[in-house]
Amino acid sequence: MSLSRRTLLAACAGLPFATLDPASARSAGQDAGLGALAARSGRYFGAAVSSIDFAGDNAYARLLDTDCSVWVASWEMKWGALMPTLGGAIDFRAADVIVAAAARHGKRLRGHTLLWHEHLPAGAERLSTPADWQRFVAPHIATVAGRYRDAVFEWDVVNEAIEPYDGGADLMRRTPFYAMLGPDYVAEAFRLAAEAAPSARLYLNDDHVYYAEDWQEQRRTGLLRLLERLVKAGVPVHGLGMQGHLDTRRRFDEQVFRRFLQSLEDLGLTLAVTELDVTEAPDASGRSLDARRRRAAEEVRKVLAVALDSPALVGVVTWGLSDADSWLRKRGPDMFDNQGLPYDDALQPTPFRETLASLFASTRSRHAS
Ligand code: 9MR
Repeated sequence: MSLSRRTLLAACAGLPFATLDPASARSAGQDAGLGALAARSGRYFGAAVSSIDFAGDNAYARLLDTDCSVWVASWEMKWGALMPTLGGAIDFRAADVIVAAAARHGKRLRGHTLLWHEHLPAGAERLSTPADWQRFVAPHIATVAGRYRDAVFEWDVVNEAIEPYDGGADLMRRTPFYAMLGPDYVAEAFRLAAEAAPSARLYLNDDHVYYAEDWQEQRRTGLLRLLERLVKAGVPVHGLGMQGHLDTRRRFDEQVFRRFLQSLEDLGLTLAVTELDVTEAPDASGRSLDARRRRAAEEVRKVLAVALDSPALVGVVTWGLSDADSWLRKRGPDMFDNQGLPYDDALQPTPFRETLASLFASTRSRHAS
């Protein structure tokens, strides 16, 4: 949890309850909650959470409860969070807090993430041989996926495997995992995850595949090539997690995005929007807060309206619910007041939330013929 949310929660204690009560915030939308609305078309809605969100009863936790059917740990299940130093003890306590809270509140959990080149245990950046994989990486996947085999319904098995700028013909990111096994590390990770968590749906999670710019086209090409290889080889991959860090400065082309979704459908894969939020502050000059929020919502509408047209889309997760807690705010001085999530700093619903609610309410079922 960010300092800003801590401050906010502390402030809540001294304010009249109704000011920040999520139920009253939600009543502005007069709806059953985003999770319930998404369920009407056979989908889920969720948000990233932190273990600290569940420290006692608080307005933010209640909002996570009323609006979400799915939660995902923003940090606690990453390898470096579980094991700060390579080969050291594993500490499951923070992750277990989220698992227990999800069970208490009847939420389904996405698991994020088994392999990511960031947030590694100290020392893991030096792993480079197949023996390293056997000694450290394979047991990590087996242990974590195995421990949460009944708790996690969808795993982001590999996060951010594609990076055309790294220069490889396969467009894959050069990471310690790649150094250990070459491009086959992805298939191996999925096989290990499937063995440890046989009923979980297994996702490749990545970003920057929805805008028209050339660099995103290259990323789409890299991802589709990798997914096609995995599917053809019979690797147990079930879907693409599309992070969905939208940006009002980019160019959206509906046809380009539709084509990409069609390619996923053709491969028999599902799609989850896994980390939705909007960067708008660097492009905000001269606009009122209200206009900025409406612009962020319009960005969400453009992309999600197309995604919701696809039967491949299983659900949408935002990367936090309130701007007070957004990682985007920490990205640089021009981002300090970014308006990119469904609730503002005071936990009041924004046009982003209204847009999600109306899209979910008006979408036909993904199972309709
Ligand atoms: O929002 C997450 C932040 O709290 C963590 O400190 C950070 C490092 O673990 O990861 C952030 O989430 C990232 C996600 O795991 C992968 N896609 C990009 C997200 C924003 O950096």
